[in-house]
Amino acid sequence: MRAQIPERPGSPFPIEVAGIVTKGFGRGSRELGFPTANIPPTDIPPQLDRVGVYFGYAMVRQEVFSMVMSLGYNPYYKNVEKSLEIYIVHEFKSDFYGESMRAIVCGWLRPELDYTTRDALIQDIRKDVTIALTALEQPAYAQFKEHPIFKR
Ligand code: ADP
Ligand code: RBF
Ligand code: MG
Repeated sequence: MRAQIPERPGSPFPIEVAGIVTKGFGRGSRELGFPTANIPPTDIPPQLDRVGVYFGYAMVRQEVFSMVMSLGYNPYYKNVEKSLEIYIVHEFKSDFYGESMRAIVCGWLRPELDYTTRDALIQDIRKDVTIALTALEQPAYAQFKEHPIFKR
């Protein structure tokens, strides 16, 4: 069972994230069909002290898109280092490694889980995207698409 998304963001949200998109293990697009733009672990803001799956908005190449974010150790892959990775709900024509990305994290979706199959993980990511897009339609969340960090 998943927790309900609150009608409006509560503490500690919204949280700003910014960094240069760096290389990970390359599994996101190859194995899961969900490419994730990673930023260096040193750029993880201290307010994001809870590992798990979040949603919000991210900007690359001056455009703002809805996103889902995974923060933690990816228990299915047993990573040793903490990672912050963002799947942007948009079809890009090319990769954007080395480019800057900014994001506003608006809310929490669920804890990181381990899975018995890769398909089960993929199904859950699909569900994350659906729930995130629905939440981001609510005016209390949609307003963050216009957040000042996207205008700088
Ligand atoms: P890595 O492990 O290097 O992060 P991924 O398979 O997760 O590899 O692919 C991530 C890269 O794919 C991103 O850094 C970005 O350049 C590119 N990319 C293309 N489309 C997207 C998208 N919709 N969301 C996030 N990254 C994307
Ligand atoms: N990995 C996990 O091991 N467990 C998870 O619950 C999990 N949830 C994710 C949710 C989203 C929205 C995304 C984009 C990724 C998630 N991942 C999870 C991370 C996935 O394992 C990772 O993106 C790939 O290993 C590529 O780095
Ligand atoms: Mg990635």
